[in-house]
Amino acid sequence: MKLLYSRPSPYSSKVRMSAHLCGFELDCVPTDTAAEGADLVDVNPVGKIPALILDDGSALYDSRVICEYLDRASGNLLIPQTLEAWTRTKRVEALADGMTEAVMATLYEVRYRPEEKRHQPWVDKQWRRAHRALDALEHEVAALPAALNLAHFAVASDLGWVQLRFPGSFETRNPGLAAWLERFASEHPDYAEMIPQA
Ligand SMILES: N[C@@H](CCC(=O)N[C@@H](CS)C(=O)NCC(=O)O)C(=O)O
Repeated sequence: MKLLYSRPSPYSSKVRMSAHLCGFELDCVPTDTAAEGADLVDVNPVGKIPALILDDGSALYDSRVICEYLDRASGNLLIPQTLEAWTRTKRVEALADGMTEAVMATLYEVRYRPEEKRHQPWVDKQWRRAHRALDALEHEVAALPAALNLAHFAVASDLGWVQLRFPGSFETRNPGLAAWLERFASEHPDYAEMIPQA
C-alpha cells in the first residue's frame, strides 16, 4: 500500500504509527498539498494528506477512515473492541485531532491569508478551543492503557505537531502532556521516529 504523506503532517504520523503496529509496511510518498498536483487530487479530490492507495488501486482518506481500515485489515490490532475501551480510544482520537485542527487553522491563517485579511478574534477562538481540548487530554492520557493503541498514536502525533509548529504553547499549562510525550518517545523509539518533524 502507498501512503501520500508529509513528514510534518500529524495525521500522516498517526497513520504511519498505526500501520506499524498492525504490521503493514507502507510505501510512503512525500506529497506537497500546496501544489494541488494530479498525484494528490486524482487520489483524494479533497486535496489533503494522508491518502492511502490500496493494492487494488483504490484510495482511502481521511486519517480516521484509514486507521479504521488498518484496524479491520489487521484483525483489530489497533482499536480495542470492548464498548468501553473503544469509546475511550475514539474519544481521545477525536479530541487530539480536533485540537490539532484548531491550531492548524491558526497556522493556515498566517500562511495563506494576507495580513490585512486576518481576523484575530477568530484566531483567539481557535486557541481557546485548543486549550480546552489540551486540558481534557491531560486527564485522558493519565487513563490510557499500557498497551499501545490508536489513542496513543493520535496524542503523540498531535502533540508532536503542536510542539513543532508552536513550541512552548502548551508545556507550561499542561506539564502532564509534555511529560507524557517525552515518556512516549523514550519508551517507544520505533514510534518516536514517526513523530512530526520539519
Ligand atoms: N481530517 C483530515 C485532515 C487532513 C489534513 O488537514 N491534512 C493536512 C496536512 S496535516 C492537509 O492536507 N492540509 C492541506 C490543506 O488543507 O490544504 C484527516 O484526519 O486526515
